[in-house]
Amino acid sequence: MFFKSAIDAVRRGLLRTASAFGAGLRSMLHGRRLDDALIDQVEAQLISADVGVRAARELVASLRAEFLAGRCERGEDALEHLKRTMKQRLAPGPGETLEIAGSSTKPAVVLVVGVNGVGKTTSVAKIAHSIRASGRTVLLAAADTYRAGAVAQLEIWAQRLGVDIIRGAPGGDPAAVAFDAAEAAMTRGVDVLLVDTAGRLHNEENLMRQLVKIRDVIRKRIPGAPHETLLVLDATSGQNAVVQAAAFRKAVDITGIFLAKMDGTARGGVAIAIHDALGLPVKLIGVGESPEDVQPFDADRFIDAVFSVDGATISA
Ligand SMILES: Nc1nc2c(ncn2[C@@H]2O[C@H](COP(=O)(O)OP(=O)(O)OP(=O)(O)O)[C@@H](O)[C@H]2O)c(=O)[nH]1
Ligand SMILES: [Mg+2]
Repeated sequence: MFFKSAIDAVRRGLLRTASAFGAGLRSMLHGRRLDDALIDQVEAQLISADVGVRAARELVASLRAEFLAGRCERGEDALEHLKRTMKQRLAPGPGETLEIAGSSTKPAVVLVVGVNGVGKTTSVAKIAHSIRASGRTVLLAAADTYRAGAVAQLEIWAQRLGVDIIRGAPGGDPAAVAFDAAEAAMTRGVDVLLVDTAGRLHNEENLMRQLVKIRDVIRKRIPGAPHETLLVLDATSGQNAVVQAAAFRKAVDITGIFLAKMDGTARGGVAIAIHDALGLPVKLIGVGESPEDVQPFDADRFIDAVFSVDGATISA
């Protein structure tokens, strides 16, 4: 396996998410008999957990249909129905799994993009760590030449993780760095090239064009690359994450979402909203600030973890 996956780690990382989402629904439904008013409350709870209005409506419509058909009478039945339906919605379709996970392509190139401060550089470090742990070689490209300190930040990670890094001059052309890195990845024969980019607002057209340029120079040197273009989203940013995803997808073909900061005050439902609104799969989740704090996204495990923690555990 490419990424170490331990349900305990997911549970620990998602604790606070569960408090606002799964556990909220649990305490609302536990020991209750279902009725119309309670179903309405479920809808409001789903919306406040960032699931998105449309997905919340659809989830509740199917719950109501079960209720009216007499198949769902107790709160516990409703919880099970919601969990099952959410898992179905989140299950990855064909081609929606992490490309680099089992890829024999060499070098596999991963381009990491997103708005400022969402967790791109940390996520690059996490992916690098996982690849190293699986015994493969990694090269990092510091294509954030804008922010003072950005290159140094990635260099520190490279040193800590024991991986090589390609960087350009401060204020230089990030596409040139990306090209040099693609060149180096080819000649050095590394398994995976990870390209960190500068944060950019999704409505800054020049910067979005620059991203296209970075993508194109990589592709020019390595046909078929980038094999993954991961959009990093801050899970605590709620519905704004959906807006960002829509804009980035327009500029570069996003292949998946890295949902960072799922350990914070994230309500977690945004994973459902993004999948629902854009059909983009969440492929990885970040659950802390260390390189180990990454999990492959697995719909079943995610929903189980979100619903598995009870209120008592959370407040402990
Ligand atoms: N709790 C938590 N913090 C995270 C996670 N991922 C990143 N962070 C923190 O978020 C902050 C920003 O992370 P960066 O990786 O520098 O974000 P960035 O997107 O590269 O930022 P820019 O390059 O400035 O756009 C840092 O303090 C990270 O430690 C996560 O999964 N959980
Ligand atoms: Mg960064």
